[in-house]
Amino acid sequence: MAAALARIEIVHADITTLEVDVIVNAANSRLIPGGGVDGAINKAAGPELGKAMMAIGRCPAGEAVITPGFKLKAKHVIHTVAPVYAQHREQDVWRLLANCYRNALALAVAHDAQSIAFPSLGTGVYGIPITRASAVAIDEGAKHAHAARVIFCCFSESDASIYRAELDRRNG
Ligand code: AR6
Repeated sequence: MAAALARIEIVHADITTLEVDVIVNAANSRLIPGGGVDGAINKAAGPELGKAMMAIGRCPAGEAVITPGFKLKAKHVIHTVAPVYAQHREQDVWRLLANCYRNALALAVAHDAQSIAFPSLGTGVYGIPITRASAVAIDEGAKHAHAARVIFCCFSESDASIYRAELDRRNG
């Protein structure tokens, strides 16, 4: 589908508060609830989420799995695993990060989601530089979102301004 159909928004918020069909979690490959946005999502969703993640058990970098949202406003959580920046060759980092967005969006579409919110995957403890990561995120959002509303949810105003600059650059 045409890139223009994706409705991309950048917000500065706690992703657990958003009223969307799907929120995306920046998980680890063993799907053990961790810190950062993963910790916040698990805290807000309640202990059933961690149990559902651990029942799935594994998700390699770049892939995505889905669970219910439990106590969250979101109906579903899609868990995807960014590459650890220091553990991959540069070109593999960007390929795997793009796969995270692409696979999460495909799963959201398969579950009829009309709206999906992403955190800035991989740019916290996994150490991926945010400027290029924001370009990958927006690129994949534009290419693969179909008619869904795609929200990039940044946890600081400085991160949101990096995403906005990237979106403005594309919109000319
Ligand atoms: N809402 C939105 N964004 C948030 C929130 C929140 N409530 N909390 C943090 N962020 P990180 P990663 C932002 O470290 O780099 C976990 O332990 C944060 O500021 O959460 O992919 C997992 O279990 C940053 O911009 O994810 C893995 O082991 C972004 O979310 C590991 O961390 C991602 O930071 C994954 O590391």
